[in-house]
Amino acid sequence: MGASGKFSRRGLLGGGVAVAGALAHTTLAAPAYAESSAPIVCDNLVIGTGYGGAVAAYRLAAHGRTVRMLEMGKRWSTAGTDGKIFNRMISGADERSTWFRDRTVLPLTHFVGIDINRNIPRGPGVLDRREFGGMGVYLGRGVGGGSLVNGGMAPRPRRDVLARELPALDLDSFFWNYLPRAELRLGVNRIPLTFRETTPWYQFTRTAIRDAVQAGYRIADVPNVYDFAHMMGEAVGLRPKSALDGQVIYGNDHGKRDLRKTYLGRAEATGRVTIDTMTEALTIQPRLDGYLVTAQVRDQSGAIVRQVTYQCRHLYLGAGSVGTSELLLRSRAAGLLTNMPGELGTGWGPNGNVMFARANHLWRPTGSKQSGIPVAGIDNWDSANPCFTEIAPLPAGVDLFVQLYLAIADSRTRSNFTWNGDSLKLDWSPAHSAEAIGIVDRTFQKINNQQRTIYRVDLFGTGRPFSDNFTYHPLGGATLGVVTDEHGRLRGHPGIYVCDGALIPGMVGVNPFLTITALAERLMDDVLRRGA
Ligand code: FAE
Repeated sequence: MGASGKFSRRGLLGGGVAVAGALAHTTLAAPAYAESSAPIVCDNLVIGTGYGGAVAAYRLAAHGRTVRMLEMGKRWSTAGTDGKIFNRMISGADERSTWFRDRTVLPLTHFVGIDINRNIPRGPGVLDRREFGGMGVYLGRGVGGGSLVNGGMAPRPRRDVLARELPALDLDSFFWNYLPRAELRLGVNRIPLTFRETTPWYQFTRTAIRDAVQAGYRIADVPNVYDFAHMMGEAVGLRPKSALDGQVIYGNDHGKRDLRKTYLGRAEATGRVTIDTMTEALTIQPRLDGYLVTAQVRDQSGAIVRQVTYQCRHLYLGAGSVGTSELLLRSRAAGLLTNMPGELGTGWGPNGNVMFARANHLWRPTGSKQSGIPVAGIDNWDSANPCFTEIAPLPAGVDLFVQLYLAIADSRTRSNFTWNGDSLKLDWSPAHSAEAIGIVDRTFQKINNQQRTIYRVDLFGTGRPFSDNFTYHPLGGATLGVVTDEHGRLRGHPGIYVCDGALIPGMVGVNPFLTITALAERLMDDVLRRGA
């Protein structure tokens, strides 16, 4: 870095093109740090260690290829002084919880007027929230990406939704081959119904099911990657507790089969995969025999300590909908990646996410014990108000009589990522969420009318029954068959593959990681078949 505090062209690009304007936001609080030396040369470079990246790395390594992975978060393998790797959701959040912030950013912000977020030391915490004006996007940070923080729900998408949103897909092979393979390799399993129906840990689910059934709605048992044999062991004190210890959204110490235990574990076990952590890719630039990727390395305080460049033949983009869109748009704005499809950044959506809660009567308890892992949904898709709604836990340790839900509404509203001078922009305002909220409100008002209940209006600020400003499921930006070919190859740039949630145009109708995994498996079959 030059004395002026700006990136030097030589340090950033190893002798390439000027990108200072496009990268201005990445200067952060950068102190002096070493400029990059010669690029690190690799055959296959994978950016991001979430679902798409993990599948690409595993499939390549299993075929004897060496793989380098870049991950902007840390490796989560060491317990803190409390003996835990991760925090609980409600109590005891510290620097492990939130990505470089002084205060937590919980999706539920208040309870009866009290702000429930808390001050924390800054650190490379596992949960990030990227703010884009009217939309906050929750993301997992670390080796394992979203698998570290998510609820593990792995339902299959509907054929009609996939046919509408991803017309490039051959649905028969997707349903007969790729979804089952993804389920197997992710370790998807189902909660035994006798356990769900009897354990105090799922009282919140039983109460919600009863109300929904009385309103005439269909219940879907939702598969999950949490090991339910482990959970049943937790319930009787035979296995160390995670889901039954309030662990959800800030990571899970034991029973969840996140990607560290599945794809990434298997990939690293080949000995052919190297993961560079705390390393954020910034730009991509074509070279004669592949691509040059610039990156910056942070220390645990967030300071940028080094620039690195990588020279690769094949580049797999698995940084997620936000990360992959950002990389491509920034590289285009910097003039590094030209000849990009005009649709880059378009077709973004929050998967119709709406979080909300109902206030239960005292005779309808949700339970003081609540598992952190959701296992059931209310399926109202085949109706005038199509939505699929996960029955969500609120593991506070006391019965709050709050019935929490995360709905996925069939909203057709989409938006676009753009590059605006120095940063990624997303045009999303509360008006964009109105369609999804209307669908959810009409669905659940029926339950409220029948049960004589009301929405909680205190959880997202004052007088707000519905969240209209965040999502757990960002999707789109480099959509399949539009920005990429029908498998995920970036149009106009041979050797670059998109393998993550950026492929899905804003909506998949259910929780998305199973579909993302299956799409990445499908891409890698094609890549390996063609001998790339
Ligand atoms: P993702 O898993 O986000 O991985 C991207 C990775 O790339 C991350 O590790 C990033 O740190 C890293 N990265 C980003 N930019 C860069 C860069 N420039 N350089 C280097 N590294 C970078 O992407 N989905 C479900 O299906 N079921 C659920 O129950 C569920 N619950 C959720 C709960 C929460 C609280 C959250 C936040 C999400 C949940 N999701 C759930 C969404 C799911 O985790 C998400 O769709 C997938 O993780 C997306 O997978 P990708 O491979 O696209």
